[in-house]
Amino acid sequence: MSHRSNAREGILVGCGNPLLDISATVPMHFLQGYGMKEDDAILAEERHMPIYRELVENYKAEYLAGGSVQNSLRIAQWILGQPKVAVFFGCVGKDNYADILREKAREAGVDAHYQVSTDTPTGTCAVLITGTHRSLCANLAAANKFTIDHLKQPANKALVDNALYYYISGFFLTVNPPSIMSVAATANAKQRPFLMNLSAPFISQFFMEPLLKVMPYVDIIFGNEAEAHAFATTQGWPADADLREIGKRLVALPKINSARPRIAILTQGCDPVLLIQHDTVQEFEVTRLAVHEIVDTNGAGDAFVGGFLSQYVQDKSLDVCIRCGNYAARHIIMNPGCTYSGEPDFV
Ligand code: 26A
Repeated sequence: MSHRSNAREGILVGCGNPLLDISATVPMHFLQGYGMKEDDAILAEERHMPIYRELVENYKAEYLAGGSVQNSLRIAQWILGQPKVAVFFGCVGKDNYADILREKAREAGVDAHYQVSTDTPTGTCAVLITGTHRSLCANLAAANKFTIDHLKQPANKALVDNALYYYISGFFLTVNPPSIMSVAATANAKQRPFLMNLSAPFISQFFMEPLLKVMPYVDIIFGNEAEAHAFATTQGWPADADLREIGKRLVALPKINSARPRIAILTQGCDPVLLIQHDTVQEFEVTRLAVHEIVDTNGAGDAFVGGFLSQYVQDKSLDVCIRCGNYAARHIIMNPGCTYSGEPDFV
């Protein structure tokens, strides 16, 4: 790994669900058979459990490191080129899948400190690729066993206290809101940025209560257009509110540290990224990929955040952070899952 930055070790802390992605290209009827849609992201219910075995047995599935926050941190590390800038917490099982995740995190330079559940297997995520779409079905398993005790252990607490930037996905609201609140409170007490992601429409639909509880602590909120619209609908905002209007309303939600106004960054596939601050909206163009250049869009949103974070922790301007987000997303779309190839060439 060539060092491309001199960010300090442990400057960025993330918490999330460490998942192993089981990814395959499938026909539409496979999705329909499980009541799933293109570009869904859902939690597995009992009826989804056969998916994982079917993907392996009938669709030549590939195993890839996944989990939204861990993806973002791996990508940030790839761009930074300097190990252990990012620290990750999450819960895995005691099994071969955990070993794979641990190895992938290490290779990428992420300093992963997993809690280990001895009675539950490592979580997996079925990634169903249909053309340029991807549908996700997560079986959290051990990831769901994460407890706040893990963050309170002295060595881990020191890592949290020592960071200057914090990133947690909305996905983690399904697992452990008290841990999120605790990290958010630490960030706030030390006046350090706390970043969050809307993650998936179902988070706004079913986890709005804990999401609204943490929102006052959120300095930067990320999301894509479907997630932003789901948030707006659940809030009962006007049905004709467009993405710009939703962004303005997101940044205007109550905030504890009013000296640092919230920023919203909303992505919309190959359409421009919106940066919303106060009541101004700036657009950042995305270079459109040709269909034949697209391998799969799994992890594109995570990679965007990873690219963003790699610059943000170096105190670069938002404009540079967003350009790097777009760079990383583009690269990841041209590779399977949230993986990269070669050295980054972001300038
Ligand atoms: C709680 N849920 C549903 C999830 C996820 C998730 N990561 C954390 N929690 N559902 C899917 N993912 C991950 O998202 C990545 C693509 O953005 C997948 O593992 C995949 O790598």
